[in-house]
Amino acid sequence: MADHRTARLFARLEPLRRGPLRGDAFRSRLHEERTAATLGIVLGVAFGICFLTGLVSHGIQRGPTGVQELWRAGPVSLYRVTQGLHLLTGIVSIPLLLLKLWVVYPRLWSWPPFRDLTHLVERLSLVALVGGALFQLATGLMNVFYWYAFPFNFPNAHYAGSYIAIGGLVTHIGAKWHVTRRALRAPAAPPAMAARVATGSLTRRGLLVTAGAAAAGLLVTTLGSVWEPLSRLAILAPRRAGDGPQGLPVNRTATPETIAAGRSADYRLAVAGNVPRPFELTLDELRALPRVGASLPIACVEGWSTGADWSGVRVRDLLDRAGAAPDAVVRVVSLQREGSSRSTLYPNHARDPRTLMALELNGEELHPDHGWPTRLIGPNRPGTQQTKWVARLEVV
Ligand SMILES: Nc1nc2c(c(=O)[nH]1)N[C@H]1C(S)=C(S)[C@@H](COP(=O)(O)O)O[C@H]1N2
Ligand SMILES: [Mo]
Repeated sequence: MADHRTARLFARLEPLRRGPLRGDAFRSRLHEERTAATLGIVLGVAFGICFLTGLVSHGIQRGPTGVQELWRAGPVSLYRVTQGLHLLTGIVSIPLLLLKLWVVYPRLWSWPPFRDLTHLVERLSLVALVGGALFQLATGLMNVFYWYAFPFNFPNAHYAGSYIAIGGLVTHIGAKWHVTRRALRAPAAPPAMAARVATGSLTRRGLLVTAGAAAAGLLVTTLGSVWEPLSRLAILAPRRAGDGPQGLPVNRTATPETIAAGRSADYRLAVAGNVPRPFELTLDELRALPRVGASLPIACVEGWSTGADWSGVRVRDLLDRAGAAPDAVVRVVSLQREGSSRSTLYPNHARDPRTLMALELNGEELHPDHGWPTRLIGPNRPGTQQTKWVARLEVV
């Protein structure tokens, strides 16, 4: 009854249709279901990986304490892999999403705009999916390029946007499941039709090969930001694996103030807070303690990572000397006043024998930009939590 009335209403509106609303506005045969379905599957997989790896990254850094405590110190490069996948799946999604939007574009103007309530809900979920996905890819890309032009807090907005996009995606998959299966099982276009397509500028295969080449091109020119062997090809990345002083990129350089504070005769590394035997060390005293080496990457949230060889004093040994409890949570405080100058060590990381107050990087004394006089380096941690220019380990 209601459907019938809606149909009549749309029929009466028919003469008003103009421009892209005209039934024959889109002539290319490449706007078809099979291509849309193929691209949809690839995008679904990429978005799924991007969402899950993003959840991991968010959970470790900003999740509830319980979640942060769960994150293990090994495998040492796990975060490097999950964040690398986050970057790469996001980047290759950009051309694929744009192409998918082009392929389905005529459908956005289909008439009638909706047939029934389910169809209306399905179409509205597209607003969440398309809007959310474009927002995620745009803000993510801007973040990779350190371009904070947006008036909102990036992590919060990017996190909220992920649920909007993934909610739209799940609804969309539910609604399109049968259409997708049908489209992919149907035999390819009959020869007569294929011939007609071929006389146009591009075939369906040509379109998909072009899309695949664009995605592969972006992959190759980005992979080198997280993988040293391809770093020379990373022409699109603002930071490359293995580039920078002592073979490691730098996010934030040392300020004259932090350098002066480190050089000062007053510099101390304090181990303090909720411990029975707090103490302070001069730089020479810290250097005189037993050192160990560890091969650990820095994996920046903003999309680059590099492996490096470190040597320094075990945080665990310092905590034991102060009499800290085995389950102590440690705040790592920097000489630097502003910025991401603090991080937290939960027991999985604080007690790990590879978590160090580093003094050397790749066989040399730490460069000021890498945290001289000493910096935290630990296994399987986001770069933001590898605090440089450390002044204090505070048990909370
Ligand atoms: N005190 C302090 N430590 C910091 C930062 C900072 O801004 N201040 N940046 C962090 C970030 S985001 C990263 S990725 C790593 C980078 O370390 P690197 O510059 O030695 O490569 O340092 C971390 N440690
Ligand atoms: Mo970072």
